[in-house]
Amino acid sequence: MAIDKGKVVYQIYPKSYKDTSGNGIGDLAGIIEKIPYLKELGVDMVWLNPFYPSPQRDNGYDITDYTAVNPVFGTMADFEDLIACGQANGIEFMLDMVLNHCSTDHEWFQKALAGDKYYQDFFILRDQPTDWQSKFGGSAWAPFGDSGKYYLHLFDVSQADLNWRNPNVRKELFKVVNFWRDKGVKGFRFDVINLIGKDEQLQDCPINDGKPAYTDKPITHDYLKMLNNASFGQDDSFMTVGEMSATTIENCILYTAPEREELAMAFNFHHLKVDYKDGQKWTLMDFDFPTLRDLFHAWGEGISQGNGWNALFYNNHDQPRVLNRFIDVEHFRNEGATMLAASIHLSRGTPYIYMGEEIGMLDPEYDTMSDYVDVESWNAYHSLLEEGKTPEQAFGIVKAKSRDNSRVPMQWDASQNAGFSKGEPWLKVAKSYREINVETEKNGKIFPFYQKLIKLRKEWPIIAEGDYKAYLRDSQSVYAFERHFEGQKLLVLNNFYAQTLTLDIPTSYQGGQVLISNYEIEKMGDKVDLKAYQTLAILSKP
Ligand code: TEU
Repeated sequence: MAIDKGKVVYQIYPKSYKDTSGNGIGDLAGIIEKIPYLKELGVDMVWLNPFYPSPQRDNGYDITDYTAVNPVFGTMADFEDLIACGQANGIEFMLDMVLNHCSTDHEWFQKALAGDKYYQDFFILRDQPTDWQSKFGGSAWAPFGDSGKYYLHLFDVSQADLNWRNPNVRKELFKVVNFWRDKGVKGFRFDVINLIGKDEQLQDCPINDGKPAYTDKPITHDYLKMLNNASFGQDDSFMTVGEMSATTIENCILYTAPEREELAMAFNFHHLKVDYKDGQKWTLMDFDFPTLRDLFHAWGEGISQGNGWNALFYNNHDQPRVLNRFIDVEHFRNEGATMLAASIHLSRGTPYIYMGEEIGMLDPEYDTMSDYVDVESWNAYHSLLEEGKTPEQAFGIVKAKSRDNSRVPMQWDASQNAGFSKGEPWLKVAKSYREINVETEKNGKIFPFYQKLIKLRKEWPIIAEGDYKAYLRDSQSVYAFERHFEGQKLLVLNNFYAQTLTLDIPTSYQGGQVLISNYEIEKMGDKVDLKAYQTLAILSKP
């Protein structure tokens, strides 16, 4: 057995999905309330961002207790109800495992600080810091109490990296994973898991803020194999996904080829850096289509040939909405949203839908910096000012790039706070909620299109199983690919721009069946006018 490639995953940021208690923070009971909605959409599995006890410096990615529920989200009994309710409705759950670091409030770190040697070896402590930079800005090292030593934190200063070299650390973390498996969880998303393997001797690394010193190290593959064998590997239909922002095709194959017994699939973020000027996030630039197209082809073909497996996505809780990045949303929100959806749902890999994507939600258009909560956004704002940007310029960049863009409350209806909460939401709702919400969009263009894509994946094995082949490699506006499976072929054409363009239809597809399009198609002749943001998928003639 292997994972079911027909499955589609839906990501929920619990803090922002549905608040039933009125405290302005989404909760597990709110997710239970929305199970019928998820069932109607047709998704198979739900990935929940961290809901464990945490001081919330990094919204739950700073964990103080790995095997409990943060009371603001509910109780363990609520979690068990959620699993049971999901089971009754054909929906499974994937949990977020943050095993690279824990909160400095975690008892392990607190004991270490108090001088307990056993727990000091849980962290990465050195007499001298290296020159590595934290991913949230500043040095990656901070003083370890008044011991004269420093501890490593690749992320916020309150997120201390764990020492995977220590077998006791691995034992504790594997126990955590098995704790949640015993609760009936069927998948895991492993946070920044390609960073867990650090060298024993840590050295300065002036390239790329030190990333080569700790990213995709060979020992990480050994750790993943140990994790797999000690836990979920006992059930090879288990859905596991590693978050690996900057990994390579070669490593992704090693992480995900089934015979390696590491993970089922991986997220990479290369395609979401195509609007980074000189590779830097806190800049403004239009997206670069040729680079996006080349990346999709290189990954699609590379992973297909290497028998690895990709996680396919455009949005998550760390990214501004893709519609604001790649699409002229003022004129073509419906066309753009449906085209983008088809461009990954028909590709090779497991598609992930981030809450609100299925109704075409947009960035919130906040007016002031004080509307933002995210620690990374605030750090970036201050650095931009230090670099000499004016407050207006710095705000403009944060507005386009902030992670809060996607963390805004889910838009359920046009009532106050978008039907998310009766209290004051922890993060302001987006301005567009009166027009864009579940109630109106269910009868709109986007939600039904997602429903259809999810159904198609289950009806046509070529979508779930087929190989990937690039098509129109040099097109300046169309991202196109073919899928091949048992003598059948599927051609998928996606116009990434508003200009119509005429394309030849290859003979094998003329008269073929149109599986899906976001425009009405009467008949497939030898040419097609691909309209603004049109997507079109054609099956070859039998
Ligand atoms: O993110 C890891 C990561 O490196 C990026 O997604 C990063 O947040 C983004 O590129 C910043 O520009 C994961 C989680 O998804 C994120 O929410 C956490 O903050 C981070 O790990 C630390 O746990």
